[in-house]
Amino acid sequence: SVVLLWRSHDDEEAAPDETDRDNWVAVRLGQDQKEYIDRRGVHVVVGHYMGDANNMQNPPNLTDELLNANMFDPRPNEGRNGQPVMIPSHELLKMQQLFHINRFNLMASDRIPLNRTLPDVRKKRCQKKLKNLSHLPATTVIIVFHNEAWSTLLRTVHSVINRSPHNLLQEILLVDDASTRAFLREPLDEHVAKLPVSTRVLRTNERVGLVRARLMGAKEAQGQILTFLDAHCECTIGWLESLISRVAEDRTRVVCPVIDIISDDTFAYVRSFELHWGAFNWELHFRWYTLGGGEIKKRKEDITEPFRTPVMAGGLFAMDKDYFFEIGAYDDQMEIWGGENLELSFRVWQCGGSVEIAPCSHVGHLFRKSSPYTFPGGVGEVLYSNLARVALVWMDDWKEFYFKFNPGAARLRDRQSVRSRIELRERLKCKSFEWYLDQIWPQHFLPKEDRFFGKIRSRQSGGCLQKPLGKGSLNQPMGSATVISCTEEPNLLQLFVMSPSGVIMTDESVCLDAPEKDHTTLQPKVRIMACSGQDRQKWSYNSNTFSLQHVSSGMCLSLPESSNLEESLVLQACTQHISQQWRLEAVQWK
Ligand code: LR7
Ligand code: MN
Repeated sequence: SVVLLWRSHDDEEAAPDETDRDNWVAVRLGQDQKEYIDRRGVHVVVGHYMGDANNMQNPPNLTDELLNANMFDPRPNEGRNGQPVMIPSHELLKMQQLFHINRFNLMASDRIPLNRTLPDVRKKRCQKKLKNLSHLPATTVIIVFHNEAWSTLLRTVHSVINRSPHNLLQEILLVDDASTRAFLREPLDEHVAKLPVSTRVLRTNERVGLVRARLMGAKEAQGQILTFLDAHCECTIGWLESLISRVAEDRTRVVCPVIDIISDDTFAYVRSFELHWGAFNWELHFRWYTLGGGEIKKRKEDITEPFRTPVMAGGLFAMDKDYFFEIGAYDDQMEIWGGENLELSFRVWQCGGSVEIAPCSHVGHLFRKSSPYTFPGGVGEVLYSNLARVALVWMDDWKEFYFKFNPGAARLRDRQSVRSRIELRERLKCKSFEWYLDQIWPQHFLPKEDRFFGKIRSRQSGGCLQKPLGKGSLNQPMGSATVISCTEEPNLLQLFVMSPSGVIMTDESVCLDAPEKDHTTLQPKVRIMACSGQDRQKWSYNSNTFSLQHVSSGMCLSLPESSNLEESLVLQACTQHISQQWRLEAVQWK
């Protein structure tokens, strides 16, 4: 029998839908194990799962001695070619304890050499694409870190050196954001002094967060191109050429690699799907979404062509240095972590540039399920302040939507002084957020003037359509469409958008969905699933008869015959019966 195991942020989450492979951001198919990364970047394992590094049954005893010791102890073949690391059973207890220092399997990382090999995961035609590199500009690679492990930090550096053409690699700048580990002082300086590529360590005077640390690096950089990486990445062959050649062609491009996964348990290198782009949800959290069908068709000719993305993940990208400063660098009032990727993406798009993903550039990133370091001021305060700044400066009317449905951020709204950023926006004559939504992310699920936004209430039961709590494999909500008693706002679960084209959608890009035409069941079930743009997700509302008609089948949305609230809504032949009557109740959002 097959064992299904899954791990995610919280235990309530449903097991992934194994059959829904199209929605996996990444898979690794082992003998009897599958792994993928969901929309939030949570690594999920399905199948026989050997490791259990993050086992809370062994409470960590993290002494200063342990934290400051460098336990890097490489074995020549461990992790070779991106293979997973095996930990001998007598070390498992220690492994579990060490896990808590960085929230990844430090023991596994410390057994892998700094120059381990990785597979060439690119599509074949990528190799042909890059011929003449001699005239390309060189880059400064900037890596900021706070209390990173020795092995992950230096494997990032060595992977850059080993797999970048040296004429394109001017220098590497490491920016230490006030780390407290002893091995990140002199030992680090001594190690980098011996590297074959100019590498320096800059240090901040106090903890400044990743934005101000990156700014410090950018100001020191000598290269014409800036390339940012997180401090726990591994670059694969061809990664840099594919980024730099795009920036060299057009200096207003911000170019990101495809982000592969380094497993936080085994340190296996897991290839990602290429056809995902980044955007956000109603809470302004970064999410991956599948590229629209039209977009995929357009790319049939050459699937290795870079494609535009509404938002970048944040940590891995290359851009022209002068353009970086011309367009306003970063918002230096952003603290510690979070929101800067949205800010930079909105700004670049709205002010005339573009953000794209280059499928021929693959870089692995170590994904972990929680953050190992402190957030001075508190996680919530830090993140909400940063996001409030994004909304206030860039989102026009939609900032009201964000604040209305995110009270945590609304509380911090008046504390933000964003004048200089608004002035920047005016000086650069940037376009509106509406333009951004229409042109750059037309598939978005935010309310708009031309769309219905609010509740969908049954005239028979008085209940409201509710988004399911179950999760699909990408961690997007998925399940039966049901009606339960209506609640007061802001209950995001009962809010829907209906577009002029008849798509009924809600947060995280899920849509009301029913089978095209189903001859086998008389009453096909209605579900809420990832939006696909297909006709089976189109509906038409008649305000005279109150009916919601499913366009492709011609049938009508109905309450189930049973009064069981968990029973899903169905399609029935349209009769205008009260069980098929719905009221669209608009909710104010600005
Ligand atoms: O106070 C700090 N000072 C720092 O120097 C906090 C963090 N950092 C460093 C840290 O050591 C690391 O190198 O900043 C880098 C990013 O921090 P992580 O690795 O803890 O963040 P993450 O990988 O969870 O977060 C993603 O979102 C962040 C939001 O601020 C940044 O944009 C990260 O760069 C970004 N990472 C990626 O985009 C990698 C792919 C993730 C996906 C999808
Ligand atoms: Mn990271």
